Formats: sequence, C-alpha cells, structure tokens
Amino acid sequence: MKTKITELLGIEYPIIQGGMAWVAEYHLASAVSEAGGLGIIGAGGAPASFVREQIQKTKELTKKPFGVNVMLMNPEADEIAKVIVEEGVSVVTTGAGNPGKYLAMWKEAGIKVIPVVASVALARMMERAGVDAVIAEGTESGGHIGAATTMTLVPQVVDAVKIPVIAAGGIADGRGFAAAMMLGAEAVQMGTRFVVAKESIVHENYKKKILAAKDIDSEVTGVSHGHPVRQLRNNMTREYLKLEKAGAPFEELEHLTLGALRKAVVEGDTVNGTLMAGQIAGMIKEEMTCAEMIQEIMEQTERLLIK
Ligand code: TUI
Repeated sequence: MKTKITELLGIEYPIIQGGMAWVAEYHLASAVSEAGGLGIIGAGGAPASFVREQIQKTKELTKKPFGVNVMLMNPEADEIAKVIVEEGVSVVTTGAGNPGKYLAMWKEAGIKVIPVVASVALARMMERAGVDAVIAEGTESGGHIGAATTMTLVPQVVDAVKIPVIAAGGIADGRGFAAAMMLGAEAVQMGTRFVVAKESIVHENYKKKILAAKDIDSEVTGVSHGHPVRQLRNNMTREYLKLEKAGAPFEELEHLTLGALRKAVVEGDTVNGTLMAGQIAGMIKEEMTCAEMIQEIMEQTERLLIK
C-alpha cells in the first residue's frame, strides 16, 4: 500500500509503532520494521547511553528503516537528540512537548522529523518550523494524552496543514485504519496493540490485563496537575484518583507513579504498577506476532476500502 508516508519513510505499510516508554525496545522495534511497518525505539525517561545501545541492537536485527521517539520531558533529551544524529537514525518522533529546539540539527542531518501533536495549534507551528509530518494523537490513546478525540482531531489537523498526517489513538484493526484514511490520514500509529505483540518484552501479567480489558476499563490520572495519563484501572489508579480528588499536592501523587511503569512492564506488578493502555484495549483479544497483526490489518483494510 502506497501513501505519502510509505513514500516519505521508505516502508511497505503505513503503520507506525508508538514510541512507548519501557515497552518500545529493540525486539519490538525491529520486529515491526521487519514486518514492513515503522518500528520505533521509545526513549521514554531512559538515559542517552541506553538509547544508543538500543539503536545499535536494532541495527543488528533489521536493515529496514526504524525510528526513535524522544519523550521531551526526559532530562537527557538534549543528549538523546545528539545520539540520534550520531547513530544515523532516519526517523524521529517526539512526544509530550515541542521539539522546536532540535529541528535545525535533525533536519541538517537529513532526519525525517514527525512530532506527536494533540492540537491544531501545535500542528500548525510544527509545519511552519519545517517538520516532515505530524502524528495527530487523540485522547483515546494510552499514556500521556491531550484532550481532543481522534475522530475530531485528525480531520481538523488534516485541514490545517499541508504535510502528511498520521492518526493515532483508538486504532487497532483494519476498521480503525480505514476510518483514519477516511479522515484524511496517510498512516496510523498504534501503541496498545503492539504492547501484546509476541515480540513485545512486556511482562505476561500486563499483557493479560490488556487482553482481558473491557471498553471502559481505563482511567485518566493527573488531570489536576496538567499531565493526564491514561492507564488501566487498578489499585494504583484508585488510590491516585482518591488523593487527586482530595486535592493532594503534586509531590504526594508523584510518589505513587514514580517507577510505576517499570514496575508494570518489567516486574508484572498489575496492582501498584502503571498499566498504560488506550481505550481500544477492550478490543484486543489475542497475542500475535507483529507480522501477523500487520498482515491482518492490511487485509481487513483492503476488503473495507475496495468493496
Ligand atoms: O508522549 C506521549 N505519551 C506518553 S509520554 C509518556 S512518559 C511517562 N509519563 C508518565 C509517567 C511515566 C512515563 C507516556 N505516554 N504521547 C504523545 C503526546 N504528546 N501526547 C500529547 C502530547 C503533547 C501534549 C502537549 C505534545 C505537545 C504538547 O504541548 C507542547 C507545547 O509545549 O505546546
């Protein structure tokens, strides 16, 4: 399938893997790229040295294009931005901020830059700053989210910019993919579905929670301090929301979430860990390889768009 994004990135299918902290490491990224999508290493809150290692390991497993996601709140974001250039990574996505200060360096190195935006205003600003495409991520997504839904954000961003738009948030099968195309997107980004890929190193307990999730099993924590995070409901979210409702200070709330994503992904702590997942978790029922997922999605899309 050819779109502006497959052409821009030199990939077979317009499916991009979300740059999920802890989850999006080299096994997953290389498997998605090998399957014809764009695999992404998620720098999350990791140090620059870890990101460099991850890039090198990915290069050993695939000769196809892959990218790195820079989570802009990472204290080592400046160093990570340089590592990406030094390692000759071809695509960068960014999240949780404005990547403006790195654009000149990345563009000079010939890197394709694709920021995640949660508003039309940031999409416009990014286009003016010279990025190659934007990912319009709706509030259905897991992790750190904006306020607008995918259904409303994607067409408004498509109308506002001339660069290609990638839709994210609530997409996990051919129906979501086809719907995104109808909204004017040139590709999709999926996160939650890839968390349960066979190649994903995420702890079995976490995967099982996603596979068992129902439509309304996610909660958004952190709205009161301007950092909303979507995750599956558990002991941690109940505790957090109770404190948040009572007006607890940020430091007290932060205490609950510090290291909690690692606890969930690595240790499989589904009680006190942060089980980041999007609203589409309720539809995901099977662990598959990345190649099986991508093939299934593309076949379903083809049937829907051609019939
Ligand atoms: O970044 C994400 N999702 C994430 S980052 C993350 S890291 C983390 N967070 C909490 C605990 C542990 C780890 C988890 N999930 N998605 C991309 C995204 N970017 N969503 C929303 C935005 C965004 C929001 C506001 C981008 C820019 C923005 O404003 C920028 C500005 O300064 O105007």
